[in-house]
Parts: sequence; structure tokens; C-alpha cells
Amino acid sequence: MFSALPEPKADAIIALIQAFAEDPRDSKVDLGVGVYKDDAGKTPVMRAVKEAERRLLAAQDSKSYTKLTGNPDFVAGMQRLALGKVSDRLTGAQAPGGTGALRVLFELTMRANPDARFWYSAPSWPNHQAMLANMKVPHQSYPYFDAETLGVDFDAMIATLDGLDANDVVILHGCCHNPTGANLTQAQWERVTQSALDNGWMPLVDFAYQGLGDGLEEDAQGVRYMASKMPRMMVATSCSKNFGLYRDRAGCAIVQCESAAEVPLVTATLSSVNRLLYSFAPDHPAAVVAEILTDPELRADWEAELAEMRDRINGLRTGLAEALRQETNSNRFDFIAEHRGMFSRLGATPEQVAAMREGGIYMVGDSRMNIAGLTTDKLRDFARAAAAAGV
Ligand code: HCI
Repeated sequence: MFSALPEPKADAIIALIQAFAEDPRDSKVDLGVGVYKDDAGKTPVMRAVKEAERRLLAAQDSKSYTKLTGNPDFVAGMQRLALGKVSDRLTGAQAPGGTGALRVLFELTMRANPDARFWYSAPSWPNHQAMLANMKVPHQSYPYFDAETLGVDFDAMIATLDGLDANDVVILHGCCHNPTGANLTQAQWERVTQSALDNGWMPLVDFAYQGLGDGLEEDAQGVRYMASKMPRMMVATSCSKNFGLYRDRAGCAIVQCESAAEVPLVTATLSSVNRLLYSFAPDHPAAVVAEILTDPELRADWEAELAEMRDRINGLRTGLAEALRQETNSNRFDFIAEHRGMFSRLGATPEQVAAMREGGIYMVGDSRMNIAGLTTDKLRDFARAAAAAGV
């Protein structure tokens, strides 16, 4: 029976992790999967996480089940972090990572409206399309990135969004667009919000990189503006990057309802969806996050370390744009310094990406590079390799 299995489609990003691990060269550079690395090339456990884990280890007296919607302090903490508030119109459920939160919100949507159609940016994180295809729900892309200007093609984007209706659910990247690094301005967030209000479509914000762009508050401005105007919207948050909890799997599916009266049914549905997909989300990483968010000292230390990470990424962006300017005698890579988040697309062809991989530099095939995978001492080498490949 199993021999009849169709060959599963490999995720290009996860395949790259494997290819990198198998490369024996010491000089290899991993710019593939979106994982933060420090200037020594390590992905550290954050200081506040270590301390919260120490406290949990000492205080935890049971491993019994929790609630299907997870740790209430975690859910409230994530609502405050993302939306700057808790309210009687907000509900939510802990989920295994941002991917789990997305999946739960997809399921919730399909139960609320079996005619729902999903829209994701062109391009987007490949798992958006892949998960929707796996669920066999209607989905298509809206225009987003302009490969010529290397910015957002806002006219094309808004023209599509203005043509949508109440059956449509639009996945927006809250900040730090993956894979392009090109983000909406505040004025554009306001215009997108107007489109949702005028046409009745529902926003689903994928908010996986809060704090990695310009700051925890700054990165949330667009999402918070939208939440202040929208009757209903959904947000999928992740603690993978900003808390460095990748493998532990903590995320939150947040739902803003039209009224407090809608909340009990949405919460019960989130519980039911969680139970049918995986029962209880993993407690440990959410308990760690709840401890950090509610303890002033831990929170301050977490925010300080997150600021160090963000400053390092933005410093690398400036340094890389400068190195590429020198090596190519042109300013066509200056966009790298203006983009925000872990990723930018270098603008290399698949052949140039392959040539750079021959030289030990691993990027995704669309030339998405994880800026945080670079180190200051490797900027010049990277710029030389890009120039030599003809990028
Ligand atoms: C990314 O690199 O885009 C985010 C990390 C990731 C990649 C592929 C599957 C799950 C998570």
C-alpha cells in the first residue's frame, strides 16, 4: 500500500538545510533557512530563555495536561505583544509555532466560511501556498514584489485587493516580508485596511518576525493600525525568531471578533481545531515566553538581547550594501540596506545562485538570502563571490 504513495514535494528551504549539512567544507556559508546567527555563526539560546527555563525546572510540579487553548498568560502576552492590547473582542490559542498558528487559523476560517478563498503575496513564504494546497482550499496570489524596483508594487497589489469580497482572506506579512524584505509603509497599511473595510475581505496577518525589523513596537504599527479599524481579523504569531525558540515550537493564533458575543464560539472552535489536529500544543516554550513577558527583569533583558540581534542584522545590511557597492562599482544593491528583516533577494539568476553554491555560499534558489547568516568578516568575500558570479 505504501508503495503507492506519491513522491512528496520537497520544501526548498528545508532541502537546503540538508544540502548545507552534507557539504564538508569549513568555509561554507549558510544563508538558507531563516534562523538568526551571531557573529560567531552560532544560534544562541537567549539569556532570558535560559533563565526562564531554570525557573520553570525548579518550580514545575506537574506535567498534567493544560488547556486546549494553551497557557492563558502566554496567549494574553502574545496579544499584548502583537496588538498592544487585550480586549473582550480578542481570543486566541497557543499553537506549535507560527506554522501551527497559521494552520489553526486556516481551519477556523474554513469552518466559518466553507466558500473562503485565500490570497498570499507573490512571492511569499512557500509554505503558505503548500499548506493551502494540502488542505485543498482555494488559494491564489496577489501581486506584491516588483523585481525591477525591488520594492512593493503597491498599485498592482491594491488593484487586486480592491477587487476582493467577503469570501476572501488575505495573508499579509506583518513585517519583515519573507522572502523579499520589502515592506508596506504605514500609509500603505492604512490603504490596505481601507480596502478590507470597503470590500469586506478578512486580513490574516502572518507575524513571524516582530522585533527583527525596526523594533517590537515599530514592527507592529501597521498590524495595530489595522486591528484598530477592522471588525474582524486574524494574526498568526511565532516565537521562533524573536525568542529563538525554533525547535520548541511556540506560536499563537489570535482572533479579533466583531463583538465580545462572538468570542465564546470562536474560542470553542479554536479548542476543537487544536484537539483534532494535535490535542495540546507544547507547554514548555509557551511557559518560558509567559515567564519572560510577565517578569519585568526578564522582559527587559529579552528586549535588550533582541535589540542586539536586530542591530546586528541591520548593521550587516548596511555593510553588505557597502561591500557590494565597492565590488560591483554600482549602487544597485543599496536596497539591501533599506529592506528590513532576515531576508532580501539578491536578484541573482538560478544559474548565479548555483555558481555561488559551488563556491560554498548557500542561498534559496530564488536568491533569497538570510542576512543574519553572514558575519562581518565575510561581507567582502560574499560581495566578491556575487560579483564573480555576474550578479
Ligand atoms: C524560513 O526560512 O522561511 C523560515 C523557517 C522555515 C522554513 C521552512 C519551513 C519552516 C520554517
